[in-house]
Amino acid sequence: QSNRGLRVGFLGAPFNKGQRRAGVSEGPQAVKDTGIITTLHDLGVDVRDYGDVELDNNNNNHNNNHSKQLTDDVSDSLYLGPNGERHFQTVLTYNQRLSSKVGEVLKDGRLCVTVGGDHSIAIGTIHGHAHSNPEHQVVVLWVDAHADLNTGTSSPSGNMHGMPAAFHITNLSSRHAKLQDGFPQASLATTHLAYIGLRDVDKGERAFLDQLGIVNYGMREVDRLGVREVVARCLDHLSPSNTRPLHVSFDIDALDPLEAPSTGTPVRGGLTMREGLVVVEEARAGGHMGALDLVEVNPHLGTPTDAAYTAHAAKEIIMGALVGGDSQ
Ligand code: 5AB
Ligand code: MN
Ligand code: MN
Ligand code: MN
Repeated sequence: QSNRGLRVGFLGAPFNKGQRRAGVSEGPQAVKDTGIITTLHDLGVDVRDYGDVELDNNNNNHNNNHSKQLTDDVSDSLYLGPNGERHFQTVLTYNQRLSSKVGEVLKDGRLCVTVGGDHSIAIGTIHGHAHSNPEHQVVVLWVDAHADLNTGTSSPSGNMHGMPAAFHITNLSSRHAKLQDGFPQASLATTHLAYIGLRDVDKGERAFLDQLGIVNYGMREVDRLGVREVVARCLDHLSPSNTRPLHVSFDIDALDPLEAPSTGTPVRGGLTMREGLVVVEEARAGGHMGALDLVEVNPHLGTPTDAAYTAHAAKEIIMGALVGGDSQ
């Protein structure tokens, strides 16, 4: 399969206010430092770097200081949402910007790859994808050790990187506070989201999954059925006639910590690199992937070797999603 004709847009989302560990805002740079854009280009992919989405327009001065600016920004002062969501206003305002940026990339006819940043950025990426495709139902494959399905009320931590999926489910969104203009608007029925890799799910999240009947394959199912069968079932469930645009939201902590140690919420017993690659390669093979998130790479955690290893794992997953095995 030739990569000619494949058009990709790269977005950096150096955002860290969805959780409490510094360093995850350096994720986009760490992944870029693997040379991924050049690698894709050399494989014949038409790839364009759209740069980083900043929190504030005024901070758009490309002096490679963006993460500090985010951390030191005055809007950074802890602002709890109505249900205890940490940095509620900052997280949603950032994601509103990110959503329209994703919309721009898609409008240019490119598959949108967004590199985080913490997973709260999936509030904006999925919103941007779904709302730029109103005539088609966007569906979401969520690859993660966690379900990220908490509401402010159910969350044990108040960290919004544990909530993004819930914002998009129409049946849950009424439980979420919004920005004054209504952002974000939910776009997914419960049948439009499926999970692979779960192994650390909160009580409230488990209740939502069960009550709403959201399809979810944890590591036990991966062991029992094999990852190929699991991803096939997910894709068939999400898009039975394989026509819907697919959004893949890949949290690097879906992989086992041996494969991706530098991440904020590691959970042992995860996907091997091969299993992670099978997930994205099969998702790609369906031919309708419109957007991919790769989140939660935190190069400040672990040794420099760990950080580089994790960034390369992220590169491999992105490459697998875009060009399959062709890069080897
Ligand atoms: B990640 C936890 N469920 O809500 C919570 O890494 C962890 O984006 C969330 O998947 C992990 O705080 C969020 C305990
Ligand atoms: Mn996770
Ligand atoms: Mn996550
Ligand atoms: Mn995490």
